[in-house]
Amino acid sequence: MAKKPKIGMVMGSDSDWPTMEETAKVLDEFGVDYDVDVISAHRTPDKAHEYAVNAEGSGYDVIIAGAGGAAHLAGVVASLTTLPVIGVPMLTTALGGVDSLYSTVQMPGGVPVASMGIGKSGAKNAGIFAVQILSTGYPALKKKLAKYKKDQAAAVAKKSKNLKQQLKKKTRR
Ligand code: RP5
Repeated sequence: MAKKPKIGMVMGSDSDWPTMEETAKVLDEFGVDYDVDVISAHRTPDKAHEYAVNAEGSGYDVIIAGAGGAAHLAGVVASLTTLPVIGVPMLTTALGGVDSLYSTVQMPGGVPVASMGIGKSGAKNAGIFAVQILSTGYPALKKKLAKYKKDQAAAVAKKSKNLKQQLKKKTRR
């Protein structure tokens, strides 16, 4: 039987979970397996190294790494594995997440990290992007992605209709 795809989800602190939960929700929706770990590039550097060099052996196809501030986790993991690494920059109180974004996205040539946007929408997109990477080898996920887009467009059309109706009522008053 073919191996089931699996995502390695790692974050710098448990304080990142309320954001990274958005990734988990997407993966749950698509029925993709994942593990969650809290590992800090700075507070537990040896663990970060161990996680990255063993990522393939752990059965992961894609790594999603969320971190905030001096957000080096995704980059450190990417430096030690050939698996694709998606970075999620946390929204920070001190600098609004720009610190996390720059730390995640400004990788030196040769060591790519696919950085998403700051915060919850970035975390959600990390889940979708990971599924898109997996879908090249798993046709069932491709089908689910097509349905996801269709449902999303239908939801927007519904919102547009509702808003138009609300505005119509308002002008009648
Ligand atoms: C980063 O430091 C973590 O990814 C987190 O976003 C940030 C703050 O961590 P805590 O002080 O909340 O544990 O490494």
